[in-house]
Amino acid sequence: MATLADYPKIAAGKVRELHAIDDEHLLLVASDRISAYDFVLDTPIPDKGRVLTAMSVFWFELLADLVPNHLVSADDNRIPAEVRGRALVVRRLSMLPVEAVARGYLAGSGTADYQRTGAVCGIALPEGLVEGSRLPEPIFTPATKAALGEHDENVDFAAVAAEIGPDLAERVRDRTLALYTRAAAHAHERGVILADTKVEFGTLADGTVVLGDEVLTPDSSRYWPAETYAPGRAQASFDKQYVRDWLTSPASGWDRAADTPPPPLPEDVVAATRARYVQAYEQVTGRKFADWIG
Ligand code: Q0Q
Repeated sequence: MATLADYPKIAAGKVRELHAIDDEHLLLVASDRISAYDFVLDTPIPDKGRVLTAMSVFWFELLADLVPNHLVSADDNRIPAEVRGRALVVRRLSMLPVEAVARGYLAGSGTADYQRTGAVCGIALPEGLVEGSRLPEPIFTPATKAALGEHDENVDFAAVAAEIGPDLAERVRDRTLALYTRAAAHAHERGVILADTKVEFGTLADGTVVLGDEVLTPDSSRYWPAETYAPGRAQASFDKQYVRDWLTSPASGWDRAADTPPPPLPEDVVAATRARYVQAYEQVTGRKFADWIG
């Protein structure tokens, strides 16, 4: 059995790492780290990496008829025991330099762009929309990949077409909207609003477009509880709201405006947050997290 040290690390994000297994395969590892307010917190959330890995596997399976994906295995002897359940063997792709975002609701940078220009990524929207408004139909709002720690920059479709070619750009837009539409409908039936999601695609040597990275996790998407949804304000995050509320409460002693690192989380916030990740997984997938690998 290999150990993680046997696989050279080739990329690292805030909460994930990417290792090389061989010329054709990579190991995508999800940590238990959680980020909030653009900080990676000191306190891990036990099982967060396993829950988000299990969610990606569920979505890869549900969407496999819409778009091929890079998943090779979630459970084989190439996966080191120390990361079993929170690591995936994936096919090595030529990743496209596009953050492929689909939005069904107005939130975050989408709201900011809309309030400034009446559009998001060059797509004009009806007047009178507010934070959290459901859009008349899902829209493709791509972004350029930012350096670690920076925010992605929203760009219009023409910029994507200029970067990767019009045909490929159209395929990326079409697949992104198709997978978001299906996923959002599935989640909504189970009481969860999937407000938006960011996916990444790569290509194989024969030009096939393949879905890569993590997919439709609470780290790459906005998950809102349907029962508290109300346009006109920031929506509660299904998974991160306990963390956000504690960090911005007097109890934490943290001053967000001071731009200093947040304090460690108390055990009750950690436990409640873990429970929210497990609930999100079980509610959306209909599967028991206790049955997941590791
Ligand atoms: C690849 N990333 C993301 C990343 C830092 C993940 C490169 N199948 C693939 C994948 C995937 N997934 C990648 N490259 C080639 N083939 C994914 C953005 C970055 C940590 C984890 N970067």
